[in-house]
Amino acid sequence: MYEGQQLRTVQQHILQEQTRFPGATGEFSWLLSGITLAAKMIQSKVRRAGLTDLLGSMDQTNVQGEVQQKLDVYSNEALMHCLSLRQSIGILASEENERPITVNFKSPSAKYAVIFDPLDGSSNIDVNVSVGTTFSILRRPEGEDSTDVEKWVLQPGATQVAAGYVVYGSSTILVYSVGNGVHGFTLEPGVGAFLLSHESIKMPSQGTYYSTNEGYVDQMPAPYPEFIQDLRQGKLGRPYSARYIGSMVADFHRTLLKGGIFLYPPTEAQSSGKLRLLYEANPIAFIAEQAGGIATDGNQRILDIQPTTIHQRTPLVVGSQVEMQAFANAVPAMAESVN
Ligand code: P6P
Repeated sequence: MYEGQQLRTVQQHILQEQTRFPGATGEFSWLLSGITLAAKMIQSKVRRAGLTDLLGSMDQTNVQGEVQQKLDVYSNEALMHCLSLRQSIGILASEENERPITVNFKSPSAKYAVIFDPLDGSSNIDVNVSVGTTFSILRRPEGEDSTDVEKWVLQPGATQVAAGYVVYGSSTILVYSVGNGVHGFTLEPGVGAFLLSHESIKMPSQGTYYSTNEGYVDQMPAPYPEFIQDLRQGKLGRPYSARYIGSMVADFHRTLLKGGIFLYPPTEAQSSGKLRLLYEANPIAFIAEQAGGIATDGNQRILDIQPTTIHQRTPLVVGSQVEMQAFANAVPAMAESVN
């Protein structure tokens, strides 16, 4: 089955990566193992959601005002349970919770905050479309800010010590980075382990897909419609195909592996964009940059944005060097068009 291949589990890989963290005593790998355990629990429910009473909504809404799917609630509880057992974690923050949860906050061993979207794209669950989990890991600030929950959580994405996502698709893949490249692990259900399947992922410098919800084109500010039209008309040297799943993690995973560009622009309905900065755009941008891609909010680098609120939204444009440079060159037109 794996003749001659060197099988490496994500735990082995994390331990090797762990050596990059001065002073880390295996606590970081223990932290990440909490995420992989929760991911296995979530995927086992996602895979049989139709068979057990997990489909459908909870007839309640979350802090986003979105109808909570039953799997959202289960996924959030799985991550909260697995991660709260890690002594190195001081704060857990989730899309599903209005406020961050402090866990062993006063303990000197609590060095990290984990911020996550337990089940991104959950509105697609009932129609069996890929969904995902995203996570972002921030170190406790130094000095007087070290006891300030908000200061700990509201750090720019560039300060992330690790980030990643899990795609529950045709297979279950965990993609993560601790700042030393991007690596992907595929869950082997027969073994129950995530095995290294995509070592040192590099985003192609140009792709052939663009990914955006074209139903909003008439609501998008310049230069988004014109840029999308340029892609369609082959202005970047080749005609592009459109691919849009409606699950950010799945749409980004394709962009990471195949290249191209994903855009969730501001719209009339969502003037700051729809995606959340802390637990969607930041982890995605961290992974994109680590793989050689670029991620902006249409104007500035995502990872440079100073967050002001935990659930704040941002436009997101992320993808390959060629497409992202072409988009950046089009942006001055945006300035002209609003003057
Ligand atoms: P729209 C899922 O609800 C999500 O937050 C992202 O995963 C996805 O990219 C986006 O919303 C889809 O939004 O407006 O295109 O349906």
